[in-house]
Amino acid sequence: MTSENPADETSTESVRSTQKVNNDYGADEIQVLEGLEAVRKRPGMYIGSTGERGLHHLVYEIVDNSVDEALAGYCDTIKVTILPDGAVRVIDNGRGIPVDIHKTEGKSTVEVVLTVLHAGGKFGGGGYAVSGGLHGVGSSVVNALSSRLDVEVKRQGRVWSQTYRTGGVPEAPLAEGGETEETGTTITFWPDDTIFETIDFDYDTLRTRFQQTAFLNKGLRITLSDERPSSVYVVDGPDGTAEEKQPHDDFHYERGLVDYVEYLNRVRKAEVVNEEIIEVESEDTDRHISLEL
Ligand code: 0RA
Repeated sequence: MTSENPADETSTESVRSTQKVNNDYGADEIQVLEGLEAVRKRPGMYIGSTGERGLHHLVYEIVDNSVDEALAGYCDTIKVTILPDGAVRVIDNGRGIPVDIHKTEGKSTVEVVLTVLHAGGKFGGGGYAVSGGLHGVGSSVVNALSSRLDVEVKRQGRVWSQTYRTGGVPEAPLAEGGETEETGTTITFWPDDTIFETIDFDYDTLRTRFQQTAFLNKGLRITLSDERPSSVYVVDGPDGTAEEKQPHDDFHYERGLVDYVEYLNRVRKAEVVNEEIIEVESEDTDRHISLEL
């Protein structure tokens, strides 16, 4: 993608239901819980492809979960970093994935979220990838397709951590560490080079996506940084000196869609027909539906 325009990358959804899906196993909504081998056997079924597009989908799956935490009102900042070795780290300041021992699975909820595939059923949100992703249940898919994944959760006054090896195999149970006053979730993953045609993330592809995500979620800050040595560039500093820099962006829009329209008019050099940007907002709190137009 070479486009400067986020609207060219994916279609935008400016209407979003915040209705909680029913996660109970009912007659109509059979949830099939599968192991992660299913994902490694048919990666395309879960992320669309094993090419560059599929690779970037891994990042979107992780970030979308943090965006959901922001939509729930508990998170206002998401930091995405391409690390020097090419891994991707996503940090949010939400409540943190629960660390308690899961009643039916006998391991931490963190481990369940990262190792159990919710593979089917009416609201299962798995099995087949849709254009927008996997409805926010995709962290286990990312784990399955990584050679390593680290999770760190800050919750209940402590730092909790766990590492998974190739295909999402936990090295050890979730470990309780030092004290913290903060809350949040950090996931770092290394895509598996035996699955993907390339594991080289494209900064501009991620930049375009996260700028759009920020436009569509007013008040949410998303930062993106590229720490790879190959991404260093040089700019002129004060009086003839040279400065080494790394790509970095900070997206935060207080007016959301209005900011998006202003941006599109600017980058498209549009001939504006109506100067005033018309904005409509509505919410039905009973049905948990909101509209921004
Ligand atoms: C389920 C319950 C709760 C938090 C989350 C999931 C959660 C998941 C992710 C994934 C990335 N960041 C996240 N942040 C939170 C919290 C339930 C509670 O505290 O009552």
